[in-house]
Amino acid sequence: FLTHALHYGTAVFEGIRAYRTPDGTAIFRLREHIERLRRSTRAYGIPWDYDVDAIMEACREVVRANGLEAGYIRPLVFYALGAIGLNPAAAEVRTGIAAWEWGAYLGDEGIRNGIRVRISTWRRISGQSFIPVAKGSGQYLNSVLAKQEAIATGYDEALMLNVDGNISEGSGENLFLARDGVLFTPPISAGILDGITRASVMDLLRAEGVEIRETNLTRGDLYAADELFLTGTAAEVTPIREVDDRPIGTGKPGPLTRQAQELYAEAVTGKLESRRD
Ligand code: PPE
Repeated sequence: FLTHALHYGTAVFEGIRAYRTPDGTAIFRLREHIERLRRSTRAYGIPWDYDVDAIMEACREVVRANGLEAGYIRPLVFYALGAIGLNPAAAEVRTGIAAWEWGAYLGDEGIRNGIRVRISTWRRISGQSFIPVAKGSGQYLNSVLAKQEAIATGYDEALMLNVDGNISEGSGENLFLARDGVLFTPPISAGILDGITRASVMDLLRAEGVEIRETNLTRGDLYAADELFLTGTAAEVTPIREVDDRPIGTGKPGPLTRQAQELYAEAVTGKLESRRD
């Protein structure tokens, strides 16, 4: 009960997916996730001396030990016992990894036909108070508030503006917007998490010749968009069909959203020869 992280959110975590591929189970971009975990520990000054390769191997072992062919992996580095009060220095740093089967994060219907989102009344945490590019557990109370409000008011997910009033991201996903065949996504400076799915989708689509611009977006840009979709390890590529009760584009997932979904699905399941790595 006196685990420091339980009282003050003093932990950092990752969310990673393993997929069934023609060669067996494979973990998507495991190294990038564990490197981000290490950056998160550094960002919050958590002493952590594991090397990336050892944690990668531990993740594989947890997937194997649970007999999972596909699933979600959750490493967590947390301050445990030894200190109470705001200085965690005397608390032991512990690392745990869990894995389980986890289907469509925003529902099967959502991933097929799109979800309904609202603009949150809560603003996304800023770099002046937290470290948005780190996955700090305590930061997620901000996402929880936005998510609870969205669900309580009849939506599937929340999008948050940042303190400057620009669009940042969803409670646990990055956002893309399509307009006239070009994709736009908020820059890291908008206070978003530097998503690994976001980077993967950008890479996959750019290789197909799609133009993608990282630029600040406003609420009005969303309403006027041809297409909107979310990306995340848990959410994968999820179309958005409505924002604040307004249908987006035709109200059905558009061509760039479908292309992103298909390419991502093929890449993570080892079916894209050019992305075997
Ligand atoms: N923004 C936030 C705030 C976020 O939590 C995530 C991941 C992303 C963007 C997308 O990042 P990436 O997974 O690297 O593409 N959210 C994780 C946690 C979800 C949860 O409910 O827990 C995830 O998708 O695993």
